Amino acid sequence: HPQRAPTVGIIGAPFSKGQPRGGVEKGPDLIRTAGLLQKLQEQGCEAKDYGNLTFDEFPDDEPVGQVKNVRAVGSANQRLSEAVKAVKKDGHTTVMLGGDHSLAIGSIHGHSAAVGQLSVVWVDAHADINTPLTTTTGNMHGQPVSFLLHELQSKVPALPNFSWLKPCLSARDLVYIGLRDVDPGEHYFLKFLGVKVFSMTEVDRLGIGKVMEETCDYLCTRGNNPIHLSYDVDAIDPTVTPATGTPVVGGLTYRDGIYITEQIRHTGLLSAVDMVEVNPLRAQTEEGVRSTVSTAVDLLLGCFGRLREGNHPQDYVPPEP
Ligand code: 6HN
Ligand code: MN
Ligand code: MN
Repeated sequence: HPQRAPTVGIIGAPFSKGQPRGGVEKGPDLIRTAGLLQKLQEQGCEAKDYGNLTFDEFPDDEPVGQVKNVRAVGSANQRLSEAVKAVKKDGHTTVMLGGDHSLAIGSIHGHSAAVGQLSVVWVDAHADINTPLTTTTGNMHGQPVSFLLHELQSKVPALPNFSWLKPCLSARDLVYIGLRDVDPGEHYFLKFLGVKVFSMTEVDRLGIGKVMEETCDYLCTRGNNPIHLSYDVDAIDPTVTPATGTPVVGGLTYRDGIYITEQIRHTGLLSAVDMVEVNPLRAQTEEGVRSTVSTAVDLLLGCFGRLREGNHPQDYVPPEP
C-alpha cells in the first residue's frame, strides 16, 4: 500500500569543526547543486529548503583536555537543535545536510525535543561513541553518541557550551549498521551497554536483507518510535564514496546502502535524516566527488520513497489512444 508522500524540511549545516579537515562544510550546497530538491519534488515529495545555518566563531577555542573546538561544536549544535526542533514542529520530516558527524548531537537532540522518545539507526564505518576521555584523536565527530546516551552520562565530563544538552537517547533504542573501524573504548561501551550492532561481519554473514529485517523487528519490539536515520557517507565503500574525511576499506555496497533507505522508509516511521561527512576536498578525482555526492542524493531519495522497482503517482492514469 503506497504511503502518502511526506513533506521534507531541509536544513543545511555547513560545519566542519568536529574534525580537522576543511571541505566538509561544502556538503550542503554540493548536495543541493546535485538537484536534491527538484528530484524529491519529481518523485511527488513536497520539500522545503530552510537554507544554511550560520555558526558563531570561537577564536580562543583552546582544547579541553584532548578535545578540540569544544566551544564551537557545543554552540553549533545548540543552534542546530533549535532549528531541527522548529522544522519538526512545522510538521516536516527533517533532512540535516552536514557538515561533519558531530552535528548528530544537535540534530538528534532537537528531534527528540520535538517528538519524544526516538529510535536511532546509525549507518557508519565508525561507532562515534568515544567520550572526551576515550578519544585518541580529540575530534568530536568521533564522540556524538556518548553525549546523547543516558547510560554514558557519568562518563562524559561537563564542557563549555554544552550545558544546554541533556541526554535523550537510550542504548536500547540505537542500532548500528556498517561498522568496521571501532576503537577499543568504543568496543567496550558497545558490549557493556548491549547495543544492537550489525558490523560488516554481520552484513557478510546475513546479507543486507536479513540485517534490515532484524533491524526493523528490533525497532518494532522497542515500540515503533519515530526513527532518526543518521547516515555517514563513509559507511559506503570508498570506491563509491571516496570524498569523505575518514574512509575505511571494505564498506557497504551502493546497493546495500540504498536497500537500508528503502526498508527504513517502508517502516513508515522515518522522522529525521542526517546526511553527513561529504567532503569534496578528500577525493583524488572529480569523478570521486561526483560519485560521492550523487550517492548521498540517491540515499536521500530512497528515504523518501524512490523504489528501484519503479514508482507512479497515486492519481496516475495511463494515456488512451
Ligand atoms: N566519523 N574513531 C575515530 C575518532 O576520531 O574517534 C574516527 C571517528 C570518525 C567519525 O566518521 O563521523
Ligand atoms: Mn560518523
Ligand atoms: Mn564514519
